[in-house]
Amino acid sequence: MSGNITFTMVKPAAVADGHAAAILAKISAGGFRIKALKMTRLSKEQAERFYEVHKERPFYGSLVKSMSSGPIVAAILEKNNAVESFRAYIGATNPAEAADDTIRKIYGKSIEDNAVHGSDSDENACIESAYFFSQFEQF
Ligand code: 3AN
Repeated sequence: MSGNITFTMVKPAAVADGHAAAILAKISAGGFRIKALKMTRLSKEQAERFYEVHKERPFYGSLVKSMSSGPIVAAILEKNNAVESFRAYIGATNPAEAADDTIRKIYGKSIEDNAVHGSDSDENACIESAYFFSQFEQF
């Protein structure tokens, strides 16, 4: 059975470009309920840990640098089949290949600065949510 939560971040470049509020509005319009929300900034070490599965990939260093370059907006979202549904809603990793009207198509600048993160499994949604939010910060 698929779970009903996913974790997202508005990435530093999209926050710096002033798109955080519009992206949150678009997320709400897609039927995702915001269960937890905060603006924060990842240290280099925190970004390294978050993207540890990619540490052998050639873009890891650059991704960590970009993800720790400025504030992010983190959120836990609730909807039926949240992980799959949100990944469809944000679009392909590469904004150039993302479907029309998806968040990455509208706000993504490059395959690295692709506006938002979305968990890739129910297990990771739980791990990532707990990385950013305590139980007292989830509603
Ligand atoms: P997704 O975020 O769509 O699940 P992943 O898990 O393959 O994609 O990649 C995690 C993050 O790594 C992406 N959101 C993107 O920021 C970055 N990334 C993925 N592929 C590349 C690439 N070829 N070059 C640069 N950055 C990449």
